[in-house]
Amino acid sequence: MFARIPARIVDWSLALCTAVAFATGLTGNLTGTPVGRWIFVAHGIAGFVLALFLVPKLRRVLPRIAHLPWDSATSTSVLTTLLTFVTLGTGVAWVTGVHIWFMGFELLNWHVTIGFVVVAVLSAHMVMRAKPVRRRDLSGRRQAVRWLGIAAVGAAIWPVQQRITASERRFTGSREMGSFGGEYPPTSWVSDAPRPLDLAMWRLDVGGHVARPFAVGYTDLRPDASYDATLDCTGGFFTTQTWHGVRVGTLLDRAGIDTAAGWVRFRSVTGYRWSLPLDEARHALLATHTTGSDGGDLVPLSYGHGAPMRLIAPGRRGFQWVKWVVAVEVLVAPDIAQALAIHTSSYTPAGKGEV
Ligand SMILES: Nc1nc2c(c(=O)[nH]1)N[C@H]1C(S)=C(S)[C@@H](COP(=O)(O)O)O[C@H]1N2
Ligand SMILES: [Mo]
Repeated sequence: MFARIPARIVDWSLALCTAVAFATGLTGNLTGTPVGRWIFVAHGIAGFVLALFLVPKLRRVLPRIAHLPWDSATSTSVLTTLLTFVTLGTGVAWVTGVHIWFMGFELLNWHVTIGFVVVAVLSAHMVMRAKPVRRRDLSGRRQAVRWLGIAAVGAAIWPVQQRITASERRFTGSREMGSFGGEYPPTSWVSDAPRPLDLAMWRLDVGGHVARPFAVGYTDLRPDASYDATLDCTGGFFTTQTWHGVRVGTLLDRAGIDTAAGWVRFRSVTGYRWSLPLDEARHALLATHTTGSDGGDLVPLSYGHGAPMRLIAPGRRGFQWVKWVVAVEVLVAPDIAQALAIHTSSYTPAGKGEV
C-alpha cells in the first residue's frame, strides 16, 4: 500500500498528521459541549493515519539507524520516532480503557506531556532535515488515490477502536465517576493545596467594573439556584452533579455592572483564576453544595472540591471551574494572563497552604 508513495510525501504527511493531532489536542482541552465532538474524532483519526505513515517511514530509515555512530540529525530522528510511538501508544491505551499510573500521573497526562515534547523535537528534526515537496513527488492520480486510501484506512480504524473501548466514555473521552452524590476525585490543574478556608472568616468580594462593590460572608449568602452540570476534567473523568448555590447574575445585578463590562473573572484564594464572557458568566453558578446520594439532602462541598465555594461553568472543561473562590471581578476584556496563572498558583504561598 505504501510502496510508491514518495519519501517526501510520507514525511510531510507525518508532519501534517502531527499538526492536526496537536491542534485538535489543544482545542479539545477547551471543548466541553458536543458541538465540538468532531475535534476529538479528528484527533483520533490523525493519530491512526500518523501510525500508518510511520510504516513506510520506518522501512526507509531503519537501515540508516543500524549504522553507528549516529550524527545529531539521526539522534533527533530516533528520539522523534520513539516519542511518537509512546504518544500514540499512551493515547490508544488510554481510550481503550487501560489505567496506568506512572510517577503520580495517569496515561492521559503522559500522552499530553510527551505530545508536547514530540512537537518540539519534530520541529527541530524538520529544521535539520525537512526537504520541500517537488513537482515530481506529486505526479499522478494513482498516487493521490493511494494517499487517500491510507487516510481512509486510518479513518476506518477509529470507529473500530471506539467499539473495543472498555468503558462508557463521553464525547471528550472522559469516563464517568460518582455522578449524583457519589465519590469523584478531588483534582488540581497543577497542585493547588490552600489552607482550608475558615467559614467565619471567608468573604466573597464582588467588584471590578461595577457601581457598588460589596463583600458577602458565608452565612449571608442567599443560594438561589441549582443546576445539573457536568464537570469534565481534561485528566479524563467526568461527573454530573446537582450543584446548589448563587447564580452569578444575581451577584452582578446587586453590584450593578458598568456599561463597558464584557467579562467576569473568578479568582481563587490561591491566585488560580478564569474569566467568562458576561452573558455566560450570568448563567454560571457559584456552588456551595451538591445533592447527596439520597437525592434530597444538601451536602456542603468538601475541602478538596473547593469549599466553601466553587465555580460551575456548564459546557466548560473542569480546569475552568475555579475552586476556593474568593472574588468575582467584572472586567472589560478577558484576562489573558489567566492561562499563566493556572500554572503558577500552586507555587504561591497561598497555593502551597503556607498562608
Ligand atoms: N483553585 C483551583 N481551582 C481548580 C483547580 C486548581 O488546581 N485550583 N483545578 C481545576 C481542575 S483541572 C479541575 S478538573 C477541577 C476539579 O474539580 P474537583 O477537584 O472537584 O474534581 O477543578 C478545577 N479548579
Ligand atoms: Mo482537570
